[in-house]
Amino acid sequence: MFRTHLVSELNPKLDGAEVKVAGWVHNIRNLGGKVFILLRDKSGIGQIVVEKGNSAYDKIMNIGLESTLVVNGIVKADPRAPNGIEVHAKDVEILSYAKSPLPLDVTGKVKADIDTRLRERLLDLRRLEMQAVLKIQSVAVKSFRETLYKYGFVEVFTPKIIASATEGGAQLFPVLYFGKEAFLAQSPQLYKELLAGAIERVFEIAPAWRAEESDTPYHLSEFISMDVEMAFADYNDIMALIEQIIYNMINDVKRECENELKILNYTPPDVKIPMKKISYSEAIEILKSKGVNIKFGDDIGTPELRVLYSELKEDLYFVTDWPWLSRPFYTKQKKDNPQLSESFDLIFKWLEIVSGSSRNHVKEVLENSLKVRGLNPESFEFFLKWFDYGMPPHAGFGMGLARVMLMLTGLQSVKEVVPFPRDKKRLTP
Ligand code: AMO
Repeated sequence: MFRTHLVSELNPKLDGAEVKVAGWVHNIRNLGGKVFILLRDKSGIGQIVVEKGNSAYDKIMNIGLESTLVVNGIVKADPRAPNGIEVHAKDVEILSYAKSPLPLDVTGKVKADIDTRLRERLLDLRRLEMQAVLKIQSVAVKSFRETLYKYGFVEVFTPKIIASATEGGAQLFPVLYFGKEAFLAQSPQLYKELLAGAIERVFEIAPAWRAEESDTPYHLSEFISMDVEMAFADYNDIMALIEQIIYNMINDVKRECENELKILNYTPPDVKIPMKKISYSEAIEILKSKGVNIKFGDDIGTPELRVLYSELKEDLYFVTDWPWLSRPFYTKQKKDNPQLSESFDLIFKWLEIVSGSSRNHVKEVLENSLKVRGLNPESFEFFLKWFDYGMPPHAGFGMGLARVMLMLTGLQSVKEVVPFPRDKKRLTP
């Protein structure tokens, strides 16, 4: 047994008790005959005192920061110590030595740039801020699952090696193996639709790959996509579901991660339901009135969304009814205006965090939609054939976890929140 207590479990009531704690050397100071070690474990930081004359004293004199120790000692209440408690070592076992000097300051006093942090990621992940980020992410994902379970969704897993593009052809990663074209999945789109055609309500949390050319704070080559697909539903049902998911997620994080949010000095936005909705056409009009050079059919990218945010002043809002031709082939046209589609993006301030739509569920319409986009229906035969067998109307969305994490942590780049991000420049660590 490496420990009897986590350092946060030590309290003045344990005064005089013998305990065993284990963790990393966060800081070490020698004050004339007494060595004070700040020992960090997953719960926090506690103070260890090693007196001169103790057999451990010489062992730890020159030990480097971030080395790992087990300390066996007696708890002593002392108001001068952090949390009013310290452990007077009887014996110290060194589990692992860390090299000095460290390439990155784990205490965070000396700031490092993002390239250094990613290069020295193990040490960076030990910083309290990064531990807070990962805890918040875990609560957010748990909350996402719980909301969907509550509404009768089933978690599924779809293939990640696929035969055809779903979200546009340019961003595909080829896979060499099958003797014919194969790619890493850009999204679970076609398979989640087929699963909804069988069991109605499905969701998946899994990696997706995009060979993004642009190096931005919001794009990765590999990201976790949180996907939902629902049969007998349209995009309005899906937007209502997203409101519930985001409401629960933000409130669960605020409730369960109070300490972590304090460490990050951040408060996630308050969620109002229903969230504001503006149509794509309205958004274009607002942007034009603000002097932005934009016309129907153009994408509304981050710079334009910043202008929109300064007008709307809403932290979370939907932009709905996008031009049909600017959305992927599976998106349903609007009945009353076929130039538009039953689609939406959910925007956090100026960042798209979710994208979704009602889907085409009629085979001929899908075939036409592929042709109009210059795609060959034969490449999608495996998908299209299922539409001969009573495919229900359905709708769904994809939510990018790393972008959601920016909303939940206040950090500025998806590369900061993902432990080992992949982009054009990074394959390791
Ligand atoms: P879309 O392509 O908009 O839609 O992606 C859905 C969401 O995934 C996130 N995202 C990314 N995050 C990090 N790096 C990237 N390169 C990246 N690309 C996308 C965004 C985005 O909103 N199949 C549809 C969804 C659906 O309709 O069900 C799709 O993939 O947060």
